Amino acid sequence: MLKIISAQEAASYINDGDVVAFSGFTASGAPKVVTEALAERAKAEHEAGKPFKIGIFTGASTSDHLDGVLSLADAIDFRTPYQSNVNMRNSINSQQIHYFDMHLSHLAQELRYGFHKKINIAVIEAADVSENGEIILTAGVGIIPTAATLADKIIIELNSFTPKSVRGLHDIYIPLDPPNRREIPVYKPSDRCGDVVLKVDPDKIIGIVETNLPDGLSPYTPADKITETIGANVADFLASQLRENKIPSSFLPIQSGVGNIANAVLGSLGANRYIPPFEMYTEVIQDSVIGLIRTGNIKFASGCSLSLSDDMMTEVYNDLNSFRDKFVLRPQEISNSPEVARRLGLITINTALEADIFGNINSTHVLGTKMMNGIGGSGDFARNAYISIFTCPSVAKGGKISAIVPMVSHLDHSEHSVKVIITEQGIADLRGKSPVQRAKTIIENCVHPDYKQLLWDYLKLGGTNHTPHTLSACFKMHQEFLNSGDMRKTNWTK
Ligand code: 0RQ
Repeated sequence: MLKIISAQEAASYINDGDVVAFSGFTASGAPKVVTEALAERAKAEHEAGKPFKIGIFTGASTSDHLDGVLSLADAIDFRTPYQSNVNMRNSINSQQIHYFDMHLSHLAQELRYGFHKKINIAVIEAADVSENGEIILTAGVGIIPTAATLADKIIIELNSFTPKSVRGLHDIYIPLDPPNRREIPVYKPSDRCGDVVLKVDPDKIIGIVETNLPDGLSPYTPADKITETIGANVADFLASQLRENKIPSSFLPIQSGVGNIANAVLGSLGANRYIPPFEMYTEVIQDSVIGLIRTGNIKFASGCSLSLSDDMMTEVYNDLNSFRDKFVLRPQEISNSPEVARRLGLITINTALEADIFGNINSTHVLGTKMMNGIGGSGDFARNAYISIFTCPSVAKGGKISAIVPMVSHLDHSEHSVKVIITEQGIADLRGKSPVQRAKTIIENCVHPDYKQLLWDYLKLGGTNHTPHTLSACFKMHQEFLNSGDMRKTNWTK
C-alpha cells in the first residue's frame, strides 16, 4: 500500500553522501517540495556541525526549488548535466560544486553502463501513480526512466497541478545496451516506440508527497531588434535552401535550442511565407511552439519537456484534447538521439556564446574559464544534423565583447560540426570552404562593424598558413577585455 508522507519525512530518507536522481527537464517536471525540505535539512545539519552534501543527476536545468535552494544551502557535492541557475553557477565557478558537463543524450546510457556513482534515491514528480508502480510523469521526462530503474529507493511528488489526463502524452523507451542495441524505431517525429507510463518496482517506493505547484517558468521576453533580425536571417537562409533544392520541398524537422533567440527564430520561421508547415524533433517545447501549433505552422513537436510559462501550461492542460496528437514527450536519450537526428535529417539551430573566425564554437565558457550553463543538447544535435546552424548576437556587454574572436577560448563544437553561423549582421555559410575562406566569410558577413578591421588585421598576421593563426596573439582580444574592459582597444602590435 503506497503511503502519503510529508516532504520533511521524505527528505529524512536522503543522507549525506547519497546520490539522488531527480525527474524533469528544465523546470518542467522537476521536484519542488522534497528538495526544499532537503535544503532545510542540510542547513540544520551544517548548523549542528555535521556534513551534508548529495550528488545530483537530473535531466537538464531545474528551478529555484531544486538547484537554487540546494546550492544556497551548500548541499551539493557534484552535479551533471546542463544547469542555468545563478546560485548554482556561482557555486560551480568557485569550485564549491564539482560540475561535469555532458551531452544530454549520453547521461542515461552512461548511468546504465556503470560509468558513474550508484543512484541511491530517485525523486520523481508524477501526475499519477498506481499501487503496481505505474507512474504518469508530468511536463518533463529527462533521465528518470533509467534513473528510476537503477535507484534503490523512490520518492514520488504527486503534483495535482498536472491533470491525470496527461496520460498518453509520454513515450517511455529505454534502448538495450551494446552489444544488444537495435535501432531506435523512430522514423518520423510523431512515431511512438515506448510506453505511456513509467513502470517501477512498487516495493522501491518509500512514499508519496502531495503537492499542487506550477513549474514557475516565466514567459520569454519578447524579441528585441537583435533577436528579431537573427530570427529573420535564419528564416531567410532556410527559405533560400528550399529554393535551391538543398532542403526537400516538404521541409525537414527543426531542432531549436532554448531561450530568447530560439523563441525569435521559431517566430520568424512561422512568419516566413516560403517555409511550409513543419515538424519539430527537439528537446524543449517552449511557448512559441504552442502558438505555432495553433496557427498550423507546426504540425507536430517531439520533445523531452513542455517548458511552458505557467499561463501557457494552464492553457494547454485546459485544452489537452486539441494537443493530444500534436506532441509527444520522450526521455532525453531518445529526444536527443544522434541516431534519430541523423536519420530524420534535422535542421538544428543552437546558440553560441562565442565563435571564432574559422567556425569553432564555444557555447559554455565565458572567457574560457567561467561556466555559463553547459553544452545541453547542442552537441547531440549539431554533430548529427542535416544542416547545423549556430546563432548569436555579434557583440555582448554593450559592444565591449565581440562574439566573434580569433580563437574560441573554449571549444564545444568544432569547425567540422558547424555548417552555418548567423548573427544579426548576416549569414556565413561555411560549407565547402577552406579555413581562410571561412574566416573571410565570417568576418565579412557576421562580425559587428566595430570589430571588422581588427579581425581582418588578425587574419593578415597569420600569413599563408593553412589555418592562419598567430599563437602569440589569438587570445589578445580576451586579454584586452580582462585588462581594460573593452575588446575594441585590442592592438595587435603591442
Ligand atoms: O549575460 O545577461 O549578464 O548580460 O551571456 O547571453 O545573449 O542573453 O543569450 O540567454 O540565449 O544564452 C549560449 C548561454 C546563450 C545559451 C547561451 C553573456 C550575455 C548574457 C547570455 P548578461 P544572451 P541566451 C539548449 C541546447 C547552451 C548550448 C545549447 C546556452 C549571457 O543558449 O546555454 O544551445 N546554450 N543547448 O551578455 C561573455 C561572450 C558572451 C557573453 C554572451 N562572448 N562573452 N559573455 N554573453 N556572449 C539547452 C538545453 O539543452 C536544455
